[in-house]
Amino acid sequence: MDQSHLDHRLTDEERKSFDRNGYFVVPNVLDSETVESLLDATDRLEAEERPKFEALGLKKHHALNVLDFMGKDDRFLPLIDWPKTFMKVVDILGWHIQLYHTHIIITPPLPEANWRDKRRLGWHQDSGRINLDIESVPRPRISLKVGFFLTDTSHSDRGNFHVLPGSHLNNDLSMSGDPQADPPNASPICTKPGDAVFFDRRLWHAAGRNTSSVTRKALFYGYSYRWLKPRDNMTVAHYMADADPVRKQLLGASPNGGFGFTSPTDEDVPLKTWLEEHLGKKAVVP
Ligand SMILES: O=C(O)CCC(=O)C(=O)O
Repeated sequence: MDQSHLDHRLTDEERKSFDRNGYFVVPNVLDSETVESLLDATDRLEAEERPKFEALGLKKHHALNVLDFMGKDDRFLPLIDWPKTFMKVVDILGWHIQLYHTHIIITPPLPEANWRDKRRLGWHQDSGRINLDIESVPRPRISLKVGFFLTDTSHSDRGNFHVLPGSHLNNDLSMSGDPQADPPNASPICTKPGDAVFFDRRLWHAAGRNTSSVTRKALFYGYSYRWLKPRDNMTVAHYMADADPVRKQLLGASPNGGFGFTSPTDEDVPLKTWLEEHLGKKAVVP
């Protein structure tokens, strides 16, 4: 991390939108050269992974969802603490965070013959059992995702990420009796290549249908408090040796072992020290 991160703090407008709607969009966080390089990494990954999933029944027009893609190409690593996005995550969750999950979704166009099988989108909150095991209303925030969009989804028929604005404080969704109908306030998020969407894990969201001719490619980085178990294998040990202290924290290091995940010392959380040095101790929540 360096000084440039501090030029991209969470704005008041973004905080309001995150608290009220459960998400916000930041345009142009990736320059076109970076988008090109990530698209190349994405294509390489798809060429490797799609055949494995197709052997298990995935069809050519089905979306490919690969968990734990972070360690599979070095070009994915810098997004973990990307200057234009990372401090916004810190300003929402604080310093006691880690990367707990990554997944990439590649959504090819749906053949016209399949357009007729319209079904309700797969509305969900993130994190699986967390939503059932913890009894609170509303559910606790615990984590958020940053979705980096590499292709143009500025039209709403491109497999867009969909949200129900403001639904993050609702534990349940009421649906109409029509099994094809989405909730009336279902909103496709329209993005350009290089835009990022920040969303609260509790926001009810869904992948859209791609009835365009453009394959949609998006990278999702999940950040959580350090005491949460990773949601995928986090195959990132090979990045540790060259990582700076903050990156090591994000990748899951805990010099004080298990105890350091719930009662960290400064050694376990170099991000806290970095913030104290750059913002002053008083500005950093203990
Ligand atoms: O593909 C999408 O837009 C949906 C992503 C999603 O559901 C998720 O990240 O949990």
